[in-house]
Amino acid sequence: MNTQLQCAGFTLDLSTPKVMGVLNVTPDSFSDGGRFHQREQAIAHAFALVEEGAAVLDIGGESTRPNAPPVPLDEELSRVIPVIEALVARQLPVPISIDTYKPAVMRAALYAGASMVNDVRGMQAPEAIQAVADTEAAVCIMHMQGMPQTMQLNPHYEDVVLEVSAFLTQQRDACVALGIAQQRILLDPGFGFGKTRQHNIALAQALPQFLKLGCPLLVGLSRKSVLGQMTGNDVDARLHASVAAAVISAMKGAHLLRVHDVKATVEALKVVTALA
Ligand code: YH5
Repeated sequence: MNTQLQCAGFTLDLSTPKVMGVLNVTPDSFSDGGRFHQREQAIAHAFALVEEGAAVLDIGGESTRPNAPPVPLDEELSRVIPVIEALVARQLPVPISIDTYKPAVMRAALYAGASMVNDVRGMQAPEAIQAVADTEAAVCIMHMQGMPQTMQLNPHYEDVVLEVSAFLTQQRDACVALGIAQQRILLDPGFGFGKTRQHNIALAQALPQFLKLGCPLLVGLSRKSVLGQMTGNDVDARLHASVAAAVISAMKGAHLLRVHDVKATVEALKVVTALA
């Protein structure tokens, strides 16, 4: 497989597993003190994550946690665009990924200098595909069943691995058809997005099968509820479980691990790379 991911002006070497650091720019993710203060905190956090070894940063202005309220377009734009502009102006040395499902946010973020789109709705909006196709940016296609507000109420599949695979294949093909080269595409089974504990486990065990789709894989298990179910720990005490999940995912073939705890995960993956 091609393990060089083309992300606009960057090439991400995924021949060894790398970390995508999560940078939330939702108001609840920072102590208050006004919007300017929050922006400065986000910028400082971004450079700290790069220091810790993040190979790419994922910037999101709308929480996609279960039950999170939707954010209006204008609000999402005003949260993320100034932060992207500031990081590009200060020459952040890694690609910026924009975590959004709104084509208007994709376009504005790519114009501001983002190099990747991370779409939890898997590029189902035709304008989403066109927004990326009009640039050289990369895209992560993630699977979700249902919508964030209700997806965890009653997830159901006949065969979760088959259905997730079929969706990712279909969306990958739709992206390629509109001119996004395969070398710009990441696939993600979408852990926790309309999945029960059993579904998540089945998908984790099937990661080697997802590799057969021919694109690098992104995995996001960091701090998720499934780790809480396994350990009994609240979201603020899931570091060790999250590192374990990143390690096992990398050993099953994941190329990019989306994590909140960058330093711990980067260290663990260095050991995986050396010993696996
Ligand atoms: C992902 O897997 N996840 S946002 C609930 C939590 C903790 C964390 C209950 N965006 C993914 O991180 N993008 C998110 O505790 C993502 N893959 C991709 N590509 C959800 C999240 C979280 C949710």
